[in-house]
Amino acid sequence: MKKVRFLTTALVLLVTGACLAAGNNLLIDDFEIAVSSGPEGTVDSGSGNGSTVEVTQATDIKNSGNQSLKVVYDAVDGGYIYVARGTGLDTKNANWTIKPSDVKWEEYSAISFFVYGADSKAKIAFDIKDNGGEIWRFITEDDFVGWKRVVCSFDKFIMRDDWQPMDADKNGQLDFPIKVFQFEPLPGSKGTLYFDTVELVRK
Ligand SMILES: [Ca+2]
Ligand SMILES: [Ca+2]
Repeated sequence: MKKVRFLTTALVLLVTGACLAAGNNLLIDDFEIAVSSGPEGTVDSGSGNGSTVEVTQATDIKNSGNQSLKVVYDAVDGGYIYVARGTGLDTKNANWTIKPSDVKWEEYSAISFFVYGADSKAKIAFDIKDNGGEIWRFITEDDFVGWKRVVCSFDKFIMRDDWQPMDADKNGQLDFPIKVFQFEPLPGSKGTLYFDTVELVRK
């Protein structure tokens, strides 16, 4: 009897350990912030050439914690939109929950986020800025209703060829640590999106 109990305990410990190892992603941003843009704000957002964007926090629709990031936007042809969080942005308080330099990047293979869709068919770019200032892009589509987790494998990001910052290293390599992520509904779409729970996915 004792042996059975011991084996059961050992099995439970083993299974628990395996689950922990498999599900041990790193939450880097949960948007539990007073959302505001501008130099003193918490979200670096803006738009141009006729597009508009407005960011706030939502407490009625959220995936984790007490709130999500709500983005109301109108992305017109020829216009642009960005909604960014991370290190070294013009907006002073836009840092993630964890410092990029404190992350062991070699342990992770992807970055993921949750988006609350409205089946608008909008294309949404998810960009990351690497350690050399280079911008990499992953595109997803709002073709569902409610929360969905989007997993962006690091090897699926494409270097943006339409635009790069002046000071980007442009070496064609995704250099870690990643410093910034940004959401950008692409031209030809309009509506409301909610984002939450940005995580790094363990290898
Ligand atoms: Ca949250
Ligand atoms: Ca680079």
